[in-house]
Amino acid sequence: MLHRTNTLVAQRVNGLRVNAARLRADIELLASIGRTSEGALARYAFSPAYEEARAWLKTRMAHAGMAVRDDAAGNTIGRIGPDGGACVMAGSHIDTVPDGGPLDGALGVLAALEVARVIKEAHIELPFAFECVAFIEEEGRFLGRMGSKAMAGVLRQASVEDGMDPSGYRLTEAMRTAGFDPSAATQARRPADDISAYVELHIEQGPVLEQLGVPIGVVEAIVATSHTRITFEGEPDHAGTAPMDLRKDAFTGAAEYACRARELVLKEGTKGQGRLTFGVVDLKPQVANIVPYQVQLLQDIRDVSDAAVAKMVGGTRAIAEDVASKHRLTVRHEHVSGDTAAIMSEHVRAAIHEVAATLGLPTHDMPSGAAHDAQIMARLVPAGMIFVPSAGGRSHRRDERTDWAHLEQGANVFLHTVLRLLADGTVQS
Ligand code: HGY
Ligand code: MN
Ligand code: MN
Repeated sequence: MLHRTNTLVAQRVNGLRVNAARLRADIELLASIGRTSEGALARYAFSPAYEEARAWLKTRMAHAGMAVRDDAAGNTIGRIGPDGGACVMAGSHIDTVPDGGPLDGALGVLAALEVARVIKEAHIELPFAFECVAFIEEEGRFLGRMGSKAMAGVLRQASVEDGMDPSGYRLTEAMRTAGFDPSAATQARRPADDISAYVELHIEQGPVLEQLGVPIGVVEAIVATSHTRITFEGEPDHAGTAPMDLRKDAFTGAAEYACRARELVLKEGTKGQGRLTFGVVDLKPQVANIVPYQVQLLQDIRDVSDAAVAKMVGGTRAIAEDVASKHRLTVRHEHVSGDTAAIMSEHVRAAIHEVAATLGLPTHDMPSGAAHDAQIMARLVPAGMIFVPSAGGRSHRRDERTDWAHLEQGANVFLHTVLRLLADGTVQS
């Protein structure tokens, strides 16, 4: 690991704080980029709205005195400090889900930009560099966490070639239209000793911190995810004349499957933390008086344990087979994508705890039920995450919100965690 003399301690950094008004202005400005005519956020990776946001972010990074570039995968990176050598990296994503909220991802990128400004304004002599990253395609329009996978060296070129959004629009087409060469995406890979530690500030996107009345979450682990496309096939029939006991109704099978699979996940998830979601359901022929002959489910299963996810995927598959035979259907399973669970770095977690204590802020250690770029970066370097409360636990919806006081507290813990990691230089796992 990297060993650096501890020069930052000599600097008077304890009194530093983020400029909350400036951070808020950035958050509000970015939230205005990529709105549909109905006011929904639709800033999808490589879309014109995303590229408008990227251009704005690069201008803000340059204005902050950062060296700015896009890597071969489409990640946008700003750097301060020595040109060569290792860095402490911080960031998140600025792509959104459809009709998403203004903070998911954006907070982490803009807070990292604010950290760079504070360091520059304080004329802190960095022992080694600080990088702020907006990872591309975290949300999975085509391929979840594509940018961090490319940087961590775990992006498969085949995934880029096969990537397609729900409308059938190809990732390769979207990349070329935005000026990126899809065949070069994996060249974004960084060697592990380029980055001494990675830390991400993110909204919790759940109700825990708000219910506990605690302003800072320290992430212990990030869930494993598994996406499967399940297709039930029966036969079309007349809705009025086909006897109920003779139908091969794909919807009846899918509906029974969904309820029984949910019971299994509630039972088998680790400490009740298993999650099952059918976010995409496609039914044919979508005609009121024809018995559905095909139902396709996109199934999302999550748990902090890889083994538990594997067990639940296997258990739900058995249920699907049972339901298919009971309703005289066929069933097909297609693994679409999946990410393994990630344990956050003890060293980074300790830094977050120490900083929060210094700032007099209570913390709560917790898992993340949401997937994040940090879980991919954890495969390459020591990684950590700081959560701030989500109002009502709401996220992935237009009314996603966090109190500005909580955002400022989280950003200051983030600032001093980065400074601590820069000062330490030596980062264990
Ligand atoms: O799916 C997730 O948890 C993340 O928001 N992409
Ligand atoms: Mn996110
Ligand atoms: Mn998200």
